[in-house]
Amino acid sequence: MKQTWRWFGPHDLTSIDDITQAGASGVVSALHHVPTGDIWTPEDIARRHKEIATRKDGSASGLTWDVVESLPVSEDVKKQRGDWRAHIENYKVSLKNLADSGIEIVCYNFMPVLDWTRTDLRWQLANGGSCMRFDMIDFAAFDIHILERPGAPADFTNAVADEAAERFGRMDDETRKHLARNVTMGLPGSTESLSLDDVREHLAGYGAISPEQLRQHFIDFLEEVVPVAAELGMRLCCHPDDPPFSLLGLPRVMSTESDYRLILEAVDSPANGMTLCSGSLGARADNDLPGMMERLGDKVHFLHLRNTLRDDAAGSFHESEHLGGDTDMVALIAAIVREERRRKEAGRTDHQIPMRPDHGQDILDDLKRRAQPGYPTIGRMKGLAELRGVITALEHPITGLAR
Ligand code: CS2
Ligand code: MN
Repeated sequence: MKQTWRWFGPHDLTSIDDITQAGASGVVSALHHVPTGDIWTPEDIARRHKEIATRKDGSASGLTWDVVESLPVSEDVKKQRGDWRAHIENYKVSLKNLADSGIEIVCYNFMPVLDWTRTDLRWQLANGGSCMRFDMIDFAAFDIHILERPGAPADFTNAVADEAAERFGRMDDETRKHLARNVTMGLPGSTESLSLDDVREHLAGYGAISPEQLRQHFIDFLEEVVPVAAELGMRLCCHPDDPPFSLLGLPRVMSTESDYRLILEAVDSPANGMTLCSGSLGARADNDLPGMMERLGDKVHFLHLRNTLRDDAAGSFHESEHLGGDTDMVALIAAIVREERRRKEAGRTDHQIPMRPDHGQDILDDLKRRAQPGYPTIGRMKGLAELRGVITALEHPITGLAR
């Protein structure tokens, strides 16, 4: 596994120097300033490569930009409206420009409107740290009573809806606003959250799009871009829905193993792959992460290692320590190590899959600075260090995994 670190660019609170000290050897980054649908130019791409390769004092960092996360897919493409054809053509040009700069792996997602969704960005842990949490009752309170989405009550069980109504009644205005801000936080990399009216407008745009239709739009997109990526020697990898179930009545089509199978088989190519995000997929009890790695491993081009703990009967979860959640991280890493070994034996050049600690809890000095939610320096460093311990043990030639 290649140990990488997500970097949001020069304004990121974690510096390139910090990343080298954390012990990562590769960087995951994106040009967040480029509007979705526009072309990533060779100049912009070259600048980011240089920023990653250079320490504060001007010396070489030794780090390389290994993975793009994300080259976002526009809402127009997901809905097949407006400029969608032009956006797909631009996507191909961006892929070409990235390939020319030496990048082979490109992560993206196909979630309508919202990327990851949480109700609490800084949930207090017993040890004084904090983490992100998704509370089903709070989410129902937001959907039914704050957003007042007409179809919302039917999307929750009666027990959840009743508890949500009761909790909403006890919230003061400030709490309601805070909850709305957290839920509508929008895309990572931007600090803006959407207004309630923005959300309503986006939802209206999806009005009649069924999951089947969204899936077809996804396949149409892949049929265009995958051959281009394959020709360029690139590997696209789709990030799962986070959380892995439908929200706000929106269709979601990348939440389970069978969702992935369908998409990977529809456009069968090494360039059509998966980002295995254990934290996103693991929020569902019926997703077996080590098993998914065993069965789909061939198409896993990028790894997000993170853990969640489902913490109530309503379907809530929080982002636990990397080794301490519902996903058996040691079993998952063992499956990854076996996949890498198979690739190596088959002479594949991609036998080192890039992984990154996906998110971390806010601990120690993280609590004094407001990093991008989920992306504190020290919490992620702790996560990476724990994962590195497991990886080192399982990859060890003598005491590691028997063949
Ligand atoms: C990331 C995702 O911060 C996160 O949770 O794992 O937001 C990821 O960057 C995108 O979904 C990939 O397109
Ligand atoms: Mn992830």
